[in-house]
Amino acid sequence: MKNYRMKKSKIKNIKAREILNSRGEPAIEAEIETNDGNFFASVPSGASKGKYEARELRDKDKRYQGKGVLKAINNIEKIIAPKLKGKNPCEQKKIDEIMRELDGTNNKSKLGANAILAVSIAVCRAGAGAQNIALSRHIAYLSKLKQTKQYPLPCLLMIEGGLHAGNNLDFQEFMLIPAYAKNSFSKNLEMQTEIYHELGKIIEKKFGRTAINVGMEGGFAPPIKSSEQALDLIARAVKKCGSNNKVKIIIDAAASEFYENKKYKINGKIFTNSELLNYYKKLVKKYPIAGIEDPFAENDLQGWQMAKKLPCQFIIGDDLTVTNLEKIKTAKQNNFINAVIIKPNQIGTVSETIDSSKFAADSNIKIFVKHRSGETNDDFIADLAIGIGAYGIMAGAPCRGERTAKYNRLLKLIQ
Ligand code: 2PG
Ligand code: MG
Repeated sequence: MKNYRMKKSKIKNIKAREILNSRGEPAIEAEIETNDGNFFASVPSGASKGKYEARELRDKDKRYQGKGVLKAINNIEKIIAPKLKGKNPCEQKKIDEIMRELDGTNNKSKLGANAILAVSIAVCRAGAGAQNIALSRHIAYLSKLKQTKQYPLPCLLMIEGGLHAGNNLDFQEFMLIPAYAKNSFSKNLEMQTEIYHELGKIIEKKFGRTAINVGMEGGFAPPIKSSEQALDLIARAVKKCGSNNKVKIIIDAAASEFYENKKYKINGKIFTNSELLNYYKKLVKKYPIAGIEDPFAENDLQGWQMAKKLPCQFIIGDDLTVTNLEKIKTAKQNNFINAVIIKPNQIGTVSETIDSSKFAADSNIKIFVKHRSGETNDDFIADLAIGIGAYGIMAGAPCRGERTAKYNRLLKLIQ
């Protein structure tokens, strides 16, 4: 990027506080004071976490049923802050390395990935503030990725199940993706939002008013059990809106959550990995499914070996790859995936998130930047998606403020 010179700026002070996330669990907000002002960041939390994700630090006492973050806050103020004071927030990589060294573990379990990431993102905002440019542009500079003209495709969530909803649907998410990239971001957002509202009407008519309550990420959570039911409901809504051929579906199976004793349990039935593959094949044949995220459990590498036989466009790693460069490299070498989920809190720093994204981009792996089920109103992932030139963004349904915050930020950035 031309005309980008690193400006002089200094971190004067770092504070942190306990706030609540969208599940009413404690989360961390970090605040960094530099000579350019005060910069904030808060971090989300997952429910169906990958086994190899960076670890959040949670207090083990009775407060908030062991979910408090006072220790992590203390780590920010007493351990991280003294080492970062005086540093230039434009030097993202250097600062993230200092925090990684202070932590010293390979999964950030000592200081807590929640503590480290909150500071890392606030530093990133302070860096953008020092340069007096948009955060997305600052991230683009840090990533040095070639900028595409294409904005991330919105992949809105329609129906939820798994750990995210109080129904008996085993697959976790049913999302939409624009079938072709030509429409603008706002047009695609509008089209999918209309389908979402239509879906609500269809669900209400079929199951009654109590069925239109939503899950953790704002998607509908009707009392259904099978994926076919979910896909049929979505197909009806798409048809009613005249959007056939304009959208396709991405399923996040989150298969680690229904994998036990080397078998998969779906809708009361037990599947081996090859039976599950055949089930997916049947679904892909019948419905316009563009991709499947985590079709197999993170430890079922034999299953992942078969994933390439899936006749859909995107085979997406999430729990398998956890935004971890080494894991993404291995998945690529084994030809398990051609698309990847990028979530900063799976790895714990902005620099490592960028390194993983760079590898994916250079290896022709499509990037989907994604939120977590326990979100805050922080809209960092919207800037990230633009900064790294992501192919898509998954920030939940067009419902619940912590979800729409991300789409709304994108609307602002794209204008
Ligand atoms: C996922 C995520 C986000 P969670 O599996 O993709 O939907 O779920 O944040 O609960 O880990
Ligand atoms: Mg997932």
